[in-house]
Amino acid sequence: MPRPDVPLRLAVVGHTNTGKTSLLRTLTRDPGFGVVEDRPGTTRHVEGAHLLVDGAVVVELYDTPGMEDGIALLDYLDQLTQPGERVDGPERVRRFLHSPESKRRFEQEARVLHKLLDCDAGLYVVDVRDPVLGKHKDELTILASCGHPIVPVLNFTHSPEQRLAAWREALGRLGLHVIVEFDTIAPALDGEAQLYDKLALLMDKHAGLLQRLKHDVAQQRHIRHLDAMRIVAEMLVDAAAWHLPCEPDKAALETATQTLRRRVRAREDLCVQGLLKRYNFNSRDFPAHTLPLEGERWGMDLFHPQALKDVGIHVSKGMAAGAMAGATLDVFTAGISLGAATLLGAAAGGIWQGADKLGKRMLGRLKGYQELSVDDPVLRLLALRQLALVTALERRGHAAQGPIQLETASFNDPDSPAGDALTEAWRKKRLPAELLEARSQPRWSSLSDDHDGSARREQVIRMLAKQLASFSS
Ligand SMILES: Nc1nc2c(ncn2[C@@H]2O[C@H](COP(=O)(O)OP(=O)(O)O)[C@@H](O)[C@H]2O)c(=O)[nH]1
Ligand SMILES: [Mg+2]
Repeated sequence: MPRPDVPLRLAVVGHTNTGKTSLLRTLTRDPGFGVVEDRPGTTRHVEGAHLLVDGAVVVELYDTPGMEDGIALLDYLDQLTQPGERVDGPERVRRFLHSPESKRRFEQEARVLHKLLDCDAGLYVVDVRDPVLGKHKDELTILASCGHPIVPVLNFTHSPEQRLAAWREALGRLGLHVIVEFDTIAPALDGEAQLYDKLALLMDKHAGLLQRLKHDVAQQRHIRHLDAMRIVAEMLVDAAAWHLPCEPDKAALETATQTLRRRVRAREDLCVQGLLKRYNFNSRDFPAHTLPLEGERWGMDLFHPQALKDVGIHVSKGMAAGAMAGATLDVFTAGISLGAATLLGAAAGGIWQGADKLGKRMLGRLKGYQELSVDDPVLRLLALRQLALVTALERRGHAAQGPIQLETASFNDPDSPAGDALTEAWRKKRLPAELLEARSQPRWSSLSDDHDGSARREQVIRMLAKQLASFSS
């Protein structure tokens, strides 16, 4: 049994610019690791990173400089042995590391080989858009001669220019049959599990540790998902519960509607920031313009009826349009006259004295105030957009450089990942009971001036989050 306190040491190796640093970013979920640039030789020295389980290091990963000149190095290695002399791979590599050229011409390669000898295995990162060349084969021959397992990690597998078949063939000819497809920008959801399973296959000594790591990765992913659903649920409760009082004249209504829109957009943005943070991304990954705050791209604006139609939300003819779009006006005086209030007051032992207890809202009703609240279709859109963002974040590797694109238009497409039961429910079914309850509790909204985070609010948010999470795998 290996001692659990001895971590597995992996050297990430390969040709320049194939995605070695990117692999480390994605495995560690750290977009700030190392330097990724679209030019050769960015990583000049060896940098390390850790993978933890329960706070203990289980894997040490080492980024290495790119191998630049495999062909020349293999020739040089051949010169280091006398004709007829039998020297095994690791010994040959050691000889090279003691040779003068390891400090000069092959300095970079020497650092890579030094690290690989020192580690338990190597992850050989391949950009499968590259054609298979002699330099790759020589490079692999040298790396394999270190005597440790080498697992090819095929990167950029989603690219239309991928040459997966050619690479698999070439690697097989070199005796490398345990291969992982792992696109560092958009890894498969079980990409890490596959990687750790395959490593375990080659290193049964470390199989237990890799198994623990694999389970931990799955568990962390599950916890992140639950947390994300809570972040979305809280935003939805805030938006549903909010009631904005306003005077019953046209100008006041318009101003209040503007306020409502502005603050709900800001609340959505807060949700976006919370989700980005939870998934270890930042606002560079999802710049504000992708979710316009002022509606410059009307197709994406939260309060534009077209934005609702675009994602397949039914918009009734009665829905407020123009200046009032996205807001519902609740006129409370309709069913309760001052006469009735007086009666009620008499029955309750004096409603005016009880006004403090009943709250400003009841008082407002009696005085004939009006309140604005967020329209149901807007709540649906808020939910759909944030769920789409969660989906995108869960599929994004931490090496990705380009901005996240929300494919909300694809909600209408049953084949897209967004067109599932959850989004279907948010488009078409009744709003969840939790949101209907929140509607009648204005003080539950953090947007409200007299916000009150009651225990019931917390319970409702939890129930809604659980319901959101129950839909996904
Ligand atoms: N198409 C695409 N390429 C990316 C993205 N992120 C990183 N890359 C490229 O991936 C390549 C590999 O980067 P890097 O990890 O630094 O390779 P290394 O030299 O092996 O460490 C570079 O050319 C990056 O520009 C992305 O989001 N999309
Ligand atoms: Mg690098």
